[in-house]
Amino acid sequence: MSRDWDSDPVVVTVAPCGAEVTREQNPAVPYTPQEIARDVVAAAAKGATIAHLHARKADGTPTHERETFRQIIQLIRADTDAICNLSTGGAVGMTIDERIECLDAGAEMAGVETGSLNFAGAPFVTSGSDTQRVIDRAATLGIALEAECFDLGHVAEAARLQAKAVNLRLFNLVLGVPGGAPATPEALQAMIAGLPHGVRWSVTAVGRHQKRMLSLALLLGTAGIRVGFEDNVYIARGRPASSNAELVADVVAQARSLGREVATIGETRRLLGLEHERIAV
Ligand code: KMH
Ligand code: ZN
Repeated sequence: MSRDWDSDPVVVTVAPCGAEVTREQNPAVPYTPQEIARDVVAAAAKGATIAHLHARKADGTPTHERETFRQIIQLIRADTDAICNLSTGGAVGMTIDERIECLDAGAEMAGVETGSLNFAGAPFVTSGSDTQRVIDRAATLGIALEAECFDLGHVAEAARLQAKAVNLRLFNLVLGVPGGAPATPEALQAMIAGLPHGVRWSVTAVGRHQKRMLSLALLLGTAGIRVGFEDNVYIARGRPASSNAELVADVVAQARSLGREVATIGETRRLLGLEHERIAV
């Protein structure tokens, strides 16, 4: 049976805090496990089904401590069945040991970087052996992986890994990080062209180009889109967002206005093959 290119609902990920964005940029950025979990639960109520998680200390300093992630996951799971997807990118300057510590915190999904870049001017290095360490640890723990592709070469490396039977459930194409692929239609098309046949891909676009790049991705049939303070602190030009939930509600309306339905948690698990990944904390 044939199927329309966009017949699947689109998966919405919320990235509530990232590692670098601060309350100076938007006072609503969550820091503590309670604040992060509260924002994820509120975002899930508006349609987000995956949470791309980083962690902070109370003063906002990025941390990748296992226990902090464990607390965030437990608090989220008390109120929603949304999928916890942990960053192994961490913050600029973290070692790979620090970055992968969170894999033992009990999440069912994690990101994996497949290359390096100057992340807004700072070296953000993931060597081939770093990538392999994440893949091996995730395989041992039964964690599903999303490739975080900040540039065309990262797509090529993720495709090479997929061909070697590494099961990447989602290829997240990240646009607009200074030093990475620009937020342009040409860059997005080049990255899509580099994907292995038939895989699911999603788009993250940071800053002021986010809305139109997500619109383009939706029209091109993306499987997923991401919003949240990690990527953009504004709901519209010059207007700071009041919460992650507001950003999610806005992008859900955007998707629907372009004829795309939004996936439920159950649909997201089915689309990404995550029915069996839930790991007890
Ligand atoms: N904070 C960035 C240096 C990821 O989470 O996978 C890395 C990052 C990517 O945010
Ligand atoms: Zn991140």
